[in-house]
Amino acid sequence: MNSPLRVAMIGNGFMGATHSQGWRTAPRVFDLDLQPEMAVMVGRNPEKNAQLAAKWGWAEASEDFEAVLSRDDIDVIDIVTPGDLHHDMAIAALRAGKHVLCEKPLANTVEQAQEMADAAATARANGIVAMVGFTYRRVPAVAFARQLVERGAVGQIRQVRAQYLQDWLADPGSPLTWRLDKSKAGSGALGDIGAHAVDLAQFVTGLNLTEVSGVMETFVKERPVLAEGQGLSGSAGTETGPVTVDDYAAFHGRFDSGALGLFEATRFATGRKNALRLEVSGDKGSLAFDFEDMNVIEYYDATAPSTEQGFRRIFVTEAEHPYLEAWWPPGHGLGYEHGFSHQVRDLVQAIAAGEQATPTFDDGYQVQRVLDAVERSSARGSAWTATQ
Ligand code: SOE
Repeated sequence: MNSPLRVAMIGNGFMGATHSQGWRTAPRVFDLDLQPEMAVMVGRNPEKNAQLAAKWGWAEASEDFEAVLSRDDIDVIDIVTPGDLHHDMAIAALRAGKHVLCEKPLANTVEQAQEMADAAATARANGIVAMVGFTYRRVPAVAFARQLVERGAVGQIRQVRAQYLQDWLADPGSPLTWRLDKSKAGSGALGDIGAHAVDLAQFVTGLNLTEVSGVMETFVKERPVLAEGQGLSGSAGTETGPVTVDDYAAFHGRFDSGALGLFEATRFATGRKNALRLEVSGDKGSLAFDFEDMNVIEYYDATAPSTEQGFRRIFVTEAEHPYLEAWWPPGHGLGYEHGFSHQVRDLVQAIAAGEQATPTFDDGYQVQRVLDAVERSSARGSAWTATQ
C-alpha cells in the first residue's frame, strides 16, 4: 500500500466540487505513487460544510483553518476559496511545511503573487511543492497542442488569438456574487477567465507576454443583491449593489519572441457558455482549440501539398494522447471534470518524485503580471505597458 498523502481542502464552492471530484477519482483511475486521503474540508458555514464534506467524500469537516494547518497528519493544503484568501492561506501553509495547490488566479494583486512566489521558492528548498490550478493545460487536446508546438508543427509562431467567452452576466438581473466584488475577486472577467486565456496561450506557445495594450469595461454597474442565504438560483430582492469589477477585458499583447497576440475575456458573449478558444498561427501551420469542442484540436499543415491543405480535426482520444491511457477507448471523449483529475495525478506524482509540479507559483506570478499590466494600461488610455 502506498504511503498516504493527507489533504485538507479550504473552501466548498464550485471549485470545491470540482477539486473533490479530482481527489476522489484520480487514485481510482491512475496508478499513483502516493495514496491521497480526503482528510478535512474547511468551510465557514458549519451546517453547509458538514453536509457537503459528507456528500463529496471528506472524512472530516472543520471551520478552523489554523487548527487544520497545525496538524501533523495533514500533508497538502488545497485552496479553493475566493482570491482574497489565497495569499495569506498559501504562505501560512508553505511556512507550515505543507504542499499547496492554489486555485487561479494565484492572487488578487501582483504584489501578493510575488510574495507567494517567493514563499514557494523558499519552501521548495525543503522539498515542498506549490502548484496553481490552471486546469485547462490538462485538457488532453491542449496538452497535445503543446506537444505539437514543441516538435515544430507550426514553425515560427507569428500570432496568437485567445478568447474566453461566457454569458452568465448578459442578463442585468443576474445577482451580485463574490466574483463581482473587487475586494473578494481582485478583478472580474480579466482575472477570473482572462487568467485562463493568458496561461493557455503562454503554456501552448512556450512564450511569455512582455507588454500589453488593454481596455476594460463594466457594462452593468448595479445588480440585485441576493437575500441572505439565497443561492444563485434564489430570487434576489429589490435592493441593488455596485459591481466593482470589469465585465469585459481585451488586450493586444507582445510575446518575448516578438509574436503578437489578441486576447478577450467577457461574461457578456450571449450564447457562449464556456468558450475558451486559442488559435496559434505559425509559418509552417496553425492550431485551433475551442473548449466547447474540447476533445478536438484543429491542425493546419502549411507544408502539405497545396492540393491537400486545410484544417483537419484531430480527435484527441487515442491512448497515445496525453492522459488518455487511463480512460476510455478512442472516440468516447472526456469532460471538464477530467482536468481536475489530471491535476491531482500530476500534483501527487510530483510530490512522490520530489519534483516541482507545473504550473508553479512563478507561472502564476507571470500571469498576475500580465493581468496587472492590462489594468494599468486600461487606466492609461490603453497605453502599451510592460508586464515585468
Ligand atoms: C467563471 O464562471 C468560472 O467558474 C471560472 O472561475 C473557472 O475558473 C472556469 O473554469 C469556469 O468558469
